[in-house]
Amino acid sequence: MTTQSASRKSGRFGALAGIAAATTAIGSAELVAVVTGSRSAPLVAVDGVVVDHVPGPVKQFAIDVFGVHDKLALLVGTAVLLAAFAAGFGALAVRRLPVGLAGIALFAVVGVAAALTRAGAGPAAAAPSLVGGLLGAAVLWLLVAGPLEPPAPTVDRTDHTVAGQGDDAVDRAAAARDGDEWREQRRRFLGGVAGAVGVGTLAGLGGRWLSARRGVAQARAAVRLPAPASPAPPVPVGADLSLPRLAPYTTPNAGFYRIDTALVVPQVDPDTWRLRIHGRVRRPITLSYADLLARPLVERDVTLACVSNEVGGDLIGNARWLGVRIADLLDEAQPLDGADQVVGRSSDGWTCGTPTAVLRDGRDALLAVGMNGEPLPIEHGFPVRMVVPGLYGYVSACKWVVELELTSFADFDAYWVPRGWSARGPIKTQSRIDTPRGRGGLTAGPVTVAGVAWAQHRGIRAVEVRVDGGPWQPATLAPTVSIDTWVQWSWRWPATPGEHTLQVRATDATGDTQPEHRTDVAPDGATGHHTVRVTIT
Ligand SMILES: Nc1nc2c(c(=O)[nH]1)N[C@H]1C(S)=C(S)[C@@H](COP(=O)(O)O)O[C@H]1N2
Ligand SMILES: [Mo]
Repeated sequence: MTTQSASRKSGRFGALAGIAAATTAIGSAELVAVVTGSRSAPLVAVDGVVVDHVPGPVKQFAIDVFGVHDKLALLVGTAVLLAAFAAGFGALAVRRLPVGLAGIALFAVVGVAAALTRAGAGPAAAAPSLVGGLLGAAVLWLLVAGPLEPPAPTVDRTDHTVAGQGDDAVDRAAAARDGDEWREQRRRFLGGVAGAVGVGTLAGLGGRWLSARRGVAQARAAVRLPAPASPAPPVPVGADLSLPRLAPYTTPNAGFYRIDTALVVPQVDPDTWRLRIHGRVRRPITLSYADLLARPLVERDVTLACVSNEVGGDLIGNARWLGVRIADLLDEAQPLDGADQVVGRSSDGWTCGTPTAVLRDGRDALLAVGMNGEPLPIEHGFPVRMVVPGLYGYVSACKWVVELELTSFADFDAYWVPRGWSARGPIKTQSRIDTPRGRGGLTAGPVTVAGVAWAQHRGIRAVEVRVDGGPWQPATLAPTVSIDTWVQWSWRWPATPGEHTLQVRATDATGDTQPEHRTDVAPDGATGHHTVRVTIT
């Protein structure tokens, strides 16, 4: 065994020790974070900082590639990166333990700094990274303390001019003893690695599980929502064409798109929840969840849309919301002159900025507590969120909302504005072809082309379809509840064999027709006609 290969071998053992130490650190930190809040766990805290600081295009890329799993992808990616670093530091630690310990200390410091700078973090947020760092260091130290190389041969044979029988036997016995000892040490080392990885993983998974159990699912299940003082108008017969592949008029909660910056879903206890309406108001107000439920509740169907929705995309959904009219609360708080922006602030520090005038112009802007007949799902903002017809979510739909702060657009930029998105976000008129899509199973003859169109709070006046760039043909609009929801449309197409291009465009109730010109989703929403290619046989 040469020195070089021995050190390569010990380097590999060191890498294993590093990974074992990192697993212990991350896992034990998750367990501590059960007490201090899951957002203080180092992986979540550090990735939270990453999410807040990645450039807009990267965020869009992540949404495009990973969709609603973008956050899971980030966490897994970080874990893999961390494992690589840990392996490197472990390999160094075999030579010089302080270097390895310094590596762990570095990660602990980064974790502490990230956790302490998250919105609403107290000093206890430092605990998970500190405990994790200490335990990780201990594991690394214990693992690399023992010899990590097989012993050098006891006798160097090449020096023997005469190799006697007896000497040989002694050598072999010594070598065998050394080998046994080494095998035993190696067994203990690998056992230690497996133990640390196993215990660390269990602690991590257990921590996540306990955090979820400590969450607000039970509190949510206990909520009894009062009946609305102003029920939603019934959905007219025929609003839902009930065609296969066509998005249903009402999006079920389980299928409702989810977009937010939260790596772990905020768990906001309705019993301790308070909403502060403050800033530039004459009369600041604080409301509890019970206060909110005691007020007259309004129920409305409103279609929510994400500014990041590509033409033809599905970051849009329609639900029946139950809540309190924000306008009434603002009337009581009495905004001061010049307070032209209402900043909704979430329990995790995220903000959106909504024009005060929009909230007070008579539309059904709600502080919502219910969604499709249930308390808000936790990932959709339980216990309370904002819903404002006609504005993209990023400027209006604050989930887990705890503050409405009256300020001005000149004085405050909400979360997405410094990240390159427009301060104002009225929803652009859009339309989508849901069926047919793709190439299979279509034969010549009448084919129903159908989809949805939306121009929230303006309403849709007309939808048109064209085939292969030909003349625009009027589609039939299904009835709808109000101008605040999408509308389904359909068109009978006398399809002929071959490849065809279908396009759709909508005209809103003010008479504006969707422009053909394609623009990116940034900074204020995509434009262009949804186009699908189909094959008819
Ligand atoms: N607290 C919080 N609220 C938020 C966001 C967020 O990142 N954090 N994202 C907004 C965006 S961009 C959209 S499109 C809507 C999406 O609401 P949904 O997840 O219930 O569909 O929530 C909005 N509310
Ligand atoms: Mo969004």
